[in-house]
Amino acid sequence: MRVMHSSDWHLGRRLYGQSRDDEFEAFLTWLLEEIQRQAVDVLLLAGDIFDINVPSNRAQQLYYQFLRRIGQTQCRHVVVIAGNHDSPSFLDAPQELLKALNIHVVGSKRDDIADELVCIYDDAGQLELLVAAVPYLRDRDVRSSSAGESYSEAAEKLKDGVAQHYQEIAALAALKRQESGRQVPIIGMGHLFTEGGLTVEGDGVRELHVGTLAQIESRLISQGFDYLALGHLHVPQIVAGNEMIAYCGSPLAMGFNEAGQQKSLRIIEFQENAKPGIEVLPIPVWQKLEPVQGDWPAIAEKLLELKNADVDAWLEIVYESDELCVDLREKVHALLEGTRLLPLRIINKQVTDTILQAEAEIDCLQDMDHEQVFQRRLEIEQLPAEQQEQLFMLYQNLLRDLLEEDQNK
Ligand SMILES: [Mn+2]
Repeated sequence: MRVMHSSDWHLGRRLYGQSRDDEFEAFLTWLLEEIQRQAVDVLLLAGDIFDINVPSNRAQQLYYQFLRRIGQTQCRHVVVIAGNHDSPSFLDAPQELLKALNIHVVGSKRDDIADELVCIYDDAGQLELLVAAVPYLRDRDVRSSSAGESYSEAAEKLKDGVAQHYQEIAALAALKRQESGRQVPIIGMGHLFTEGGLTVEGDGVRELHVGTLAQIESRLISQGFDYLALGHLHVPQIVAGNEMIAYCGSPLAMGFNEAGQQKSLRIIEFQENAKPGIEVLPIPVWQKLEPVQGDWPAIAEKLLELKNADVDAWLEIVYESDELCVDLREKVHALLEGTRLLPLRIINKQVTDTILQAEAEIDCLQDMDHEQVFQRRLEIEQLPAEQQEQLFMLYQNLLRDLLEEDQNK
């Protein structure tokens, strides 16, 4: 049996205001072809299907179109869990309908943990795979907060709660396997940050819990699984040196800092009486990203080089020099005329002129999400780090409550 592990699609995500829908469409078309070519039986999507709580119509269309088309391939089952970017209720809403198509969705923690265990049967009705589909677990899912507890106490309780949840479902899966009398594989799924995980600045990984305290040790959640398919981190990586615990990463480079990073999918092949085999499938690039930085001569040289090579790319241009350059935008646009180079962002880091600095700040504000704005506001206050973290956590909780209230209307 061949199982494909993918995650963090972030459908609908934009880069500095530029739509990436064409890239998503190209990726999903390629993915369907690969699913055929690689003879995939089961597809796992480990969260962050959508970039935001309320995805655009186009993003939803891409998702449902893909799910319909996968039904025309030999891939018999899809298991989807929600990530921290997904709205649990939005993902869960069509679950009954999708279930009829062998698409199993777990958007939120279930009251009965058995409902998170997906049992996959072969044509003869025999159990052939168990998937512990644990969605992104929110604070309130796994612990009851008590008044006056410190930040670190809260983080410890959260970690304990998450670990316990994984141990419970692993035990349940083991029992189910025993009852079946067959040595079927057990796969775990999750959307969380494991200790020691690798991130890149600007890769779009949103902090799950403030600070690093809530990063969980992988050994606390991986026991009892033949493979643990994780989502959340966008850099493809295995965990604690173990090939069987992995983040497949996002399919697209999320920002210019990820330009040049090889994105991939993972295929796990289960055979009777043998260790599972792992294949890493490289993902092509549909939109080239080129970061360009330095003083004006360096920028001009790089731009000319790209222009002469007739490169088709999106650019992020960062001007860094003590020398004043008031007409940076004009100079860049003049150089790029008639090329296939599109500057998505031009930043003038030159700091000798206060007006330019103010402009640069406004530029940045457009690029920040609301959490970064709140963080910046906190930084203005002279507060102890612990208090800053608490305030940030309160802000996140408040916002989440508001969003969920809104959705339940
Ligand atoms: Mn993500």
